[in-house]
Amino acid sequence: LVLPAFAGAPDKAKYPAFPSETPADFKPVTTWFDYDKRDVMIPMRDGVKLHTVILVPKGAKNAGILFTRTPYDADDMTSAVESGHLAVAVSHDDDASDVLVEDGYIRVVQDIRGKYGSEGDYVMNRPLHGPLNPTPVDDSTDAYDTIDWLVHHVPESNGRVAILGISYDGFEPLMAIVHPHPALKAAVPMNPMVDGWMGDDWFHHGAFRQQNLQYIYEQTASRKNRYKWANNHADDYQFFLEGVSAGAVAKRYGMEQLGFWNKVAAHPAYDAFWSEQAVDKILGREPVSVPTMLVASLWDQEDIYGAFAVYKAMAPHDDAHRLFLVAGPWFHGQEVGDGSSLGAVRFGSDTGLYFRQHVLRPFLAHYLKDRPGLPAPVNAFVTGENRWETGNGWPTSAQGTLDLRPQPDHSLQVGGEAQAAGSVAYVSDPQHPVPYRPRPVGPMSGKGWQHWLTSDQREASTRPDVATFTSPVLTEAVRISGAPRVHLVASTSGTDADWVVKLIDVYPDQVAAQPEMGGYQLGISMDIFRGRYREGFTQAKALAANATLPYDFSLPNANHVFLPGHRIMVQVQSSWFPLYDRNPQTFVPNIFFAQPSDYVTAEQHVITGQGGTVIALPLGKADADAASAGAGAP
Ligand code: PG9
Repeated sequence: LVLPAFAGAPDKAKYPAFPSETPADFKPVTTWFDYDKRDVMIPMRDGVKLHTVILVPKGAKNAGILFTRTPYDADDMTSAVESGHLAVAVSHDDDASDVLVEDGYIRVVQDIRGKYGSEGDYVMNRPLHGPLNPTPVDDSTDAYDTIDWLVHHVPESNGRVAILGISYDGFEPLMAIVHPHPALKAAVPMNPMVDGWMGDDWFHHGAFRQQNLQYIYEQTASRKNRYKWANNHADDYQFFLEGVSAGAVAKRYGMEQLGFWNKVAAHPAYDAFWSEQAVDKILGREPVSVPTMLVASLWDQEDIYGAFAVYKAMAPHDDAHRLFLVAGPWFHGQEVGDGSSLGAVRFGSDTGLYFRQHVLRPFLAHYLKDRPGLPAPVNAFVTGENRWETGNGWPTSAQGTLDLRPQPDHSLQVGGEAQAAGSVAYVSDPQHPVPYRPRPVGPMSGKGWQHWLTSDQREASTRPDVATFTSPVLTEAVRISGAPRVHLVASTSGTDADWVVKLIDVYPDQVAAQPEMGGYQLGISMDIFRGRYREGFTQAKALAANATLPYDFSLPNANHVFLPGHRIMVQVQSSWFPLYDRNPQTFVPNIFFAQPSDYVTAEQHVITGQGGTVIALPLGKADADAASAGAGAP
């Protein structure tokens, strides 16, 4: 059948109507399953209306409200699908909803200003009104105005609201507790974005997390994320190597049209743009007025810094004992799913379910329903021994420090006095950077991304450009609780350098209970430091070539027991690619715009022994019974 070539619109008389199968005004059924769904536009104080989805359980009376503000599409997050941002509907098909469904809360999810169904202008992690935000509105005022509207327009509510969420959605509860609405009775910032430069999503100690270019592109190019990133490589390692610098890749994608990218590119150092919006600094200036449960993941591949930083800042002002901290053996946001294992590491129980039922649920019920009982101020999982512990502060049981000293023979001295000085050298070649996870390196999504912090470090330890130091087999448990402190003493033949320091638990060659863990090298606390900030984060300075210099920085918080039979390992390298952009190892004003010729090979020397590198471990109390019983065998 050959259709005639049309010249203009078809002759209606000649062709029968063929009505669209999509009606012009579809009316969704909003009363089904076990809740009513309401779609409202809530006016803020400046007149901008925010799209808000309200899910009211059938027959709800005098119910508390669980509120989430999100930049990730409230409609999508309340469509009864499994969601990692705890924006689940009151549905039974998401394991995070056990807390919601069993206690009959009203669930409210709102598109933040400027995203998806909401009006207004989008600004990434919109700074509070002030030098960084001249407008009279911010995420704090929007939360306030929304809560006020909810308690006056949702008759089934008891006038009490808790705000909770993960990641960016975890940043929103922190904003809400700055000048909080009186109806806000609890906040649960989970894996929150707190300081994008120091240790959360955008940089770690100044090294840029360039795989986030995709996120910045999709999140800020349009209101509804309609423009999708695409690249012609299955392996981001190759893609970013060919891309040379993050700035060159961004330029290729037209990202100079995007306000947030231009701000990032203009502020590579920790200047006021970053430090003035660091949420831990903001909240550290206020008393704790709203009961707040900070939730941290010990292997958080996205925001490993924020929750602990806010806890550290707020704890001194918590005279009314309203501050809580949970630290679980999770990747980013895993606490709302199955917490029985992470990658190859098993925890002996579903730590996510335990958290939701025995920590989160009583916390919410106490403040929203006056249910008696509260969890302990600190609930922390002890990895290695695979047990939960409670405490009144973090770290839970400080017992001094234990110094690890790399030795010239690649051994690692545990405790004791410094021995003969020496050094271990390696060559850092920017054309062959060290992969941060097994290749092909996928994007920042899926299991490869979620699990990478627990991936086996054996590949790295066999590379000539990774300096590896290993202790003797431990005869006693070594328990750490807190942030290891690095005092790296090193030299480089270049005039800039990145230093990656990794604290690793080396499993026995054979693990009967889980054979695949034999010899496994599990990262416990690892991070990168961009050498140009050695003298201070606010200003980059060239390094003196071949000079022996100290670099002092903290690694992420850990809560781990190195069991007897295990060994402790430290690895030092000068790239962690392609998650972090390469350091050209020549000092340039702004690494975002380094040229191909700037990338040079450098000879690195890690100074060991007397006057050399030391990693100070924050000791905690080992549970001798658990350790001797090999509780954490696999
Ligand atoms: N913290 C997550 C993220 C933010 C920005 C870039 C990439 C990831 C999140 O909100 O999911």
